[in-house]
This record gives sequence, structure tokens and C-alpha cells, in this order.
Amino acid sequence: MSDHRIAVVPGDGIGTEVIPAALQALEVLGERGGFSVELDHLDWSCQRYLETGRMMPEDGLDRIAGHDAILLGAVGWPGVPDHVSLWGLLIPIRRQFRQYVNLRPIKVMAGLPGPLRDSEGVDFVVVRENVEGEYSEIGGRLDRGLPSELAVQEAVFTRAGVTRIVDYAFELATARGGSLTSATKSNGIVHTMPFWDEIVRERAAAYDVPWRQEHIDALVAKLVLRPGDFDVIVGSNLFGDILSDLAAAIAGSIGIAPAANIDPTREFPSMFEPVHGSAPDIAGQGVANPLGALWSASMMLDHLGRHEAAAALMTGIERTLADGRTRTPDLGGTATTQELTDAVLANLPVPD
Ligand code: GGG
Repeated sequence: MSDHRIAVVPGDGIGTEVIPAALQALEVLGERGGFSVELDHLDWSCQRYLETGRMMPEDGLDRIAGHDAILLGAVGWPGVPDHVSLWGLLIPIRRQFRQYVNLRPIKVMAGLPGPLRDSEGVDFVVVRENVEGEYSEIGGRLDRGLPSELAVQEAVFTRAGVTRIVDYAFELATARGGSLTSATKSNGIVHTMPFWDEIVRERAAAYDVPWRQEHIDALVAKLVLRPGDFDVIVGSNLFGDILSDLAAAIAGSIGIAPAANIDPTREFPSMFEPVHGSAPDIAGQGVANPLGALWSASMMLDHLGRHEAAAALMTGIERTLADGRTRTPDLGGTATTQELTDAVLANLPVPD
């Protein structure tokens, strides 16, 4: 019997190119660390949707509910509307498995300066609320195709949902010895955002953490001007998604950014995925950056209690970037996905 059972969903486009890199790393680290990983490969994707009308089988979630973790590549492909692919796969997994935290750390690493002037040493985490908020099925469209056509989309914020994500973010800021910034827009969005702000203020009283709130428009400007001022940023589903793409760009490329969709209760498997999407423009060329998938695999190892292996993989990534000789095109180089993966594995620290 294996130590860890992982559901592997490469998905679409470059997801199918970067997930093999993560699996290669898991194999090497398992051999070195004396643990075994059993992989269940699942073809859930837009291709499957085009063939069967479903992104995943009807009982898909039941099939993976007992796994220890899910490793996902990317979702989305031209010809399948993005809301169909997202709501047919990624969002049901996040919701059904109560993965209410989407943790998206970012660091400006030595050897990979970001596009901003003052970004050396930037190291912050976006804590994105992952199961409610602006991503909601409540709403509808009327008078399709008529001049009177209209669309209504409701956002859903619950006291329990906001409280638990805000608590998670304050606890993370406490553990990091840092600060918390809450992303809001309570000047324009007059019901849900003042509610969010009230709960942040209430929960702040329980922690000894410096904190502030920023309207999302001012926050993105400050992130560009002074990214070093931030430590933990907590935001709603939509704000957190936008902030984490910006964070990845500050660090040099969305290709390196990882994400962990976590059920902190551990009742259900958590899911680990690079932040980037399926990138149809470069898919099939073998040049996708595997670092986001590798960093996500490191977060998965940490979640599974394989802290040494997780740290070794991060060291491999950091050394490879610092060395600078092997870079995929998004990082300004000409290396392939396989060459960059091999470089990271060659840069793993020698085990004791
Ligand atoms: N690897 C993540 C991925 O494929 N993301 C596609 C996407 O559009 N995600 C939107 C979201 O995370 O809400």
C-alpha cells in the first residue's frame, strides 16, 4: 500500500505538459525520502467534454473524495466556453470538498527580478476566499437577444464563510510574524463589502497582528508601487483571483505561481494547481514553464506532511532561478519544459 494516494488531473493545454514535471519530481523525492505515491490519472478536461458532454464523470467527485490530495494542471480550451469548463470541473471540486482557502504565495526570487523597480525581497501571500462571494450561480438572464436584454449576477457572502477565511488569514499572518491587508470595495459595493469589513474588524480584535483595509483599486496601485509593504492579503473570491495574477506578474511570470485549494478540516482532499491557465497559444510546443506546477507540488508535499521533500523542491527551484542558465521563454530563455524540470531536479540539495 502506498503512503499517499493522489488524483492527477492534468486538464487542458499546457496542464498536460507541466503536470508530468510535477510527477517526475514526486517520484525522485519519494525515492529519496522513502515514501511512495500512488497516482490515479484522470482525463477530466475540455477534450472529454467535447467527446461526452461532461468535464468529468457524474460520480467523479465520489471517486476522488477518499484520495489524500488532487494535483491539477489547467482548465479551459477554445471551443468550450470558459464558464462551462470552470463550473464543470474546478469549481465543483473546490465547493464539494469545502476547499474554502485558496492560498497563493508569491516571492521575488534571486535571479528572477520582476518588472518593478523596487521588488527585491518581495514575499507575500494572497489568501483567496474560494467557495462563495462573486462566484455564484444565483442570477439569470432575461429577454435574450432583445433590446431589453438584461443579466443579473448575485454575490453571496455568509458570516460563517467570511469569518473562517479571515481567521485563516489572521492565523497565517500571526505565524509569519507579519501583517494583514484586507481587500475591500465598501465605498461602491454597499451591502456585501461593508459586511466583509465589519467581520474583518471584529476578528482583528482576537489577534495581535497589524492590519488595515484597502479598497481594491488603491490596493492594486500600491502593490505595483510598493510590493514590499505587503505580507498576507485576504480577499474575496474575485478580488483574490485578480490579486494573485498581479502578484505573479510582480514576481516575473505567471508561470511560476502556485496555488493550494485547502480544506483546513482535512475531511476532504485538498487540491494543488499552478495559477496559470491552459495557455492555448503555447500549448503543444513543450516550452511551458513547469515551475508553477513544481511549486504547487511542493505545497502538496507540505500538506501531506513531507516537509523535507517540500523544502528540497523549493531549494531546487530557487537554485535553478538563481543560476539563471535554464529558463523557459516566459522567463526570457529558450529552455524546454523538460530541460527546466531536469535543472530543478539536478539542483535538489543532496540528502543527509
Ligand atoms: N490552473 C488553474 C486554471 O486552470 N485556472 C483556470 C481559471 O480560469 N481559473 C479561474 C479561477 O481560479 O477562479
